[in-house]
Amino acid sequence: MSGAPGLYRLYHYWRSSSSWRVRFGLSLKGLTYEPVAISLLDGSSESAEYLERNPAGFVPVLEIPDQDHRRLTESLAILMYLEDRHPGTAPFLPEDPYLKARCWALAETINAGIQPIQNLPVLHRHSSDPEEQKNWARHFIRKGLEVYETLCTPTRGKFSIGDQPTLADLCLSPQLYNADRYQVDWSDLRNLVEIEQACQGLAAWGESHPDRFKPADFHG
Ligand SMILES: N[C@@H](CCC(=O)N[C@@H](CS)C(=O)NCC(=O)O)C(=O)O
Repeated sequence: MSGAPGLYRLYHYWRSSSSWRVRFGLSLKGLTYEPVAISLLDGSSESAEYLERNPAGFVPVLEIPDQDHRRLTESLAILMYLEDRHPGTAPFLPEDPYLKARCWALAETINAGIQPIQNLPVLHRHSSDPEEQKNWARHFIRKGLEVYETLCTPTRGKFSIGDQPTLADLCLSPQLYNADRYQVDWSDLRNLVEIEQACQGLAAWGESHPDRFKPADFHG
């Protein structure tokens, strides 16, 4: 559960999909953490202090207070660290080598194939016109979700790989939230619709959802 203080400190932004992956994973494993909000809108993530935490100026960053305040960047690396340090409870990867590789392929379909291309700095570099930014994001989100839909067909059960949530689902649900933000219609992608329903049934999904972390003064 989130709350302060915890075993971990998570620098995050409430509606960053990469941040939500980690919040989701922490909740799934029942790990305590202190969430520290970093705004992506007011320059906080570009401050010298923050760049020391992550030279990319990205969220999330995981800090590990009981280990000399060591830090980790990159959401999937963070999730693998949590998996290695807290094995057994809600494993993020299937044991079977083939399914494990399929799980990674699904996670990377989002982590490498969608998220970076629709990240804010890329949208701003692409165009200064908000409508054009949205069109760009919509195109790549929809295309990537179609790939995921097909790719998960042979492995899916309730979740993307079988009947337990894995790394793939930790990436999928936040990306679908982003798809909704950009008004991407994915209602015809039946695998995704059903997997998302299963994700929404998890307590960890609600505990880690962006709405729980939305700043009270946020309007827009
Ligand atoms: N591959 C990185 C991506 C991190 C990333 O791009 N985070 C976004 C939010 S989802 C960010 O911080 N963007 C900076 C910005 O919008 O200025 C990860 O998985 O942690």
